[in-house]
Parts: sequence; structure tokens; C-alpha cells
Amino acid sequence: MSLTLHFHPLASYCHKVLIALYENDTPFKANNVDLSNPGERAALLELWPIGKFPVLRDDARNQTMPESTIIIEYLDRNYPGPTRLLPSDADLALQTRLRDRFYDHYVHEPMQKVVGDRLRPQGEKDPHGVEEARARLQTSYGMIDREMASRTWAMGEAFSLADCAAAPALFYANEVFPIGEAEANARAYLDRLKARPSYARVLKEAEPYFAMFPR
Ligand SMILES: N[C@@H](CCC(=O)N[C@@H](CS)C(=O)NCC(=O)O)C(=O)O
Repeated sequence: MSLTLHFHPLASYCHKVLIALYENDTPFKANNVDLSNPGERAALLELWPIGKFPVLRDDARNQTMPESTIIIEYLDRNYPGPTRLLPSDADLALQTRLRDRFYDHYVHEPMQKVVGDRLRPQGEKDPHGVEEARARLQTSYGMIDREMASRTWAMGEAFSLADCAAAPALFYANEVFPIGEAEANARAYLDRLKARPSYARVLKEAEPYFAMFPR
């Protein structure tokens, strides 16, 4: 087995890559990184000095890949399986990447802002930044609701990179800023994502760590 994923089972961007791996039953070794352990943090920094996970190491190709989107593109290109994560059609691939960017920047990042603020000590909170993040989430939920009125997955009928990005972003965003009754299509999309076997497995494996999440 040449692939090792450096990750944490609770971490949302790690969920994104785990979904891609599980979609295609891609064999990999899981290295659970505890960032509070100085040795484990130092080992991650060796691989990717930015110090964020997931990071994929491929010994067979002597490649180290950070960044969830890039990892998924790498897997799709070098370890393809029955679920093609990026369409081969260039225009469809562009639309898929657009949705991946949308979910990362306009759902995942504001969700991280709200969650991160809950972990800050009193006196160091950023209420203005949190208000902006909540407003951004509200705008995004409306956009998702309109688009998902006529779609099963983010790109239509085919599950893709865009859904890998959407699942953890929407799951955790909904925990801290619930998707409203008025956004029934967005809620139904999240329900479909949670029921998808690849993401259901990721959530099951995250369960023992959920107590660490600041609900
Ligand atoms: N753009 C990165 C974001 C990765 C990221 O934010 N990872 C978080 C976990 S979900 C992390 O490593 N947090 C620990 C830290 O920032 O110290 C990606 O797409 O992989």
C-alpha cells in the first residue's frame, strides 16, 4: 500500500478527502495526527510547513500532496475508481471546480470562523467577524437551496469532487448555524450527503471525537 493519509477523524477538510477515498475503496494507511502532541505536529510540519491537514503521501510516486482539492484531483488522476471525481469533459470539470471553490470559500471557511471563535478565550473573541461569517452562510444557503431544487448532487446526477467539498462544509455549518426550514432543498441535499455510504462511514468514524466539537 503506497498511500498514507495524515489526518484527524474530526477535521472537516479531512472528511472531504476521506469521502473521495471511500467512494473508490482506495487502499490507504491512516495516520491519525494529534496536533496537541509536539512530536506529531512536528512530523506534519515536516511534510507541509503550513501545518494543516489532510496531507497525502504517495511512496510509490514519491509525492507529498497537501490541500484537499488537490489531493482529490491527484487521486482521481492516479488512482481512479468507479466514482470519477472530476468529469473528463473540460467544461463540466470547470463547473465542478467552481462548486468545490464555492463550498470551500463560502460555506467551509465561514463555518470554521464560527467554530474557531467558540474556541477562543473570553476577551479574544471576534463578534464582528462571526456576524460576517453567519451572513455569508445565510447567502450561501439560499444559493444552494435554489440550485439543489433540481439536482440530486452538486453537479446533477453524478457524485463528484463538489459533493466531497459540500458534505463536511454543510454538515458542520448546520451544527453551528442551522439551515432554515425555508431552505428545504439545501436540507434535503445535506440529508442525501449524510446517507451516502462514503460519508456515513466518515461520520461513524468521527463519532468518538464529536464531544470535542464546540456545539
Ligand atoms: N485549504 C486546506 C484547509 C485545511 C484545514 O483548514 N485543515 C484544518 C482541519 S479541518 C487544520 O489543519 N486545522 C489545524 C490548524 O489550522 O492548526 C485544505 O483544503 O486542505
